Amino acid sequence: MKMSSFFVGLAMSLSVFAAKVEVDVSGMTCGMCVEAITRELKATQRAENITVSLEEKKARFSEPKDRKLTDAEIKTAIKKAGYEAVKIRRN
Ligand SMILES: [Cu+2]
Repeated sequence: MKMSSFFVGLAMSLSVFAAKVEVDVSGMTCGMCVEAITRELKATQRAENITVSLEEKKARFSEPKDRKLTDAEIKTAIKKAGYEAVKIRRN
């Protein structure tokens, strides 16, 4: 394999899930909350590497760069689980 094709492949794989999202969630109290939020984020089919922290009251995931979730879609998913997305950050 030529070095140039290696770097093209690397750049492509990095770009697919480049956008990381962090959501502050209110109302979480236990492991069931974590599961419910994880399930609803997964159901969007556009959230990958989902981690939900009860201690930090945060949900984190990656989204496809070309098919980002809107803030409204994230809020709806969290609401479906029974909670509220109070702040959404991207980096
Ligand atoms: Cu709970």
